[in-house]
Amino acid sequence: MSNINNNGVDMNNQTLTELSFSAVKEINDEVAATCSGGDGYINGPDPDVILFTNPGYNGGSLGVNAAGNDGVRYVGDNFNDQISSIQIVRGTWNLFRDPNYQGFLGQFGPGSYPILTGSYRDGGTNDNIASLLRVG
Ligand SMILES: [Ca+2]
Ligand SMILES: [Ca+2]
Repeated sequence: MSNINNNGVDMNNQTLTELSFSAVKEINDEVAATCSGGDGYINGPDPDVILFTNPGYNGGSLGVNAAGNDGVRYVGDNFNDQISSIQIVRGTWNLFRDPNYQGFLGQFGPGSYPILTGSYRDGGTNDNIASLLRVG
């Protein structure tokens, strides 16, 4: 019974109330992203960035073009929390954990990134990206 406290079951120092709030917030962000549509476009010609679900540029791939200094508010259910490698053709990009450019994970310039580090469990980039914004 050592992991029961006055606020309920303690899970990794988060109460159930906090965990529920976090889950609801993520769903709200995703609904907002779906309703707002993308700014840049995905799977179009001449991509600025190509995202892959597996390391080493394998698995499903998604080309993203910012159409200027812009981004993609949500990569879609087939890529959310699954991207493991990236090729950046042009531009400087900020990557985010959640839709709508929430939860900054890191900034990447032109180049090839065969293995993203960490995971969503430890706040890393691998299997965590939901949105990306071109900033330069
Ligand atoms: Ca993956
Ligand atoms: Ca995520």
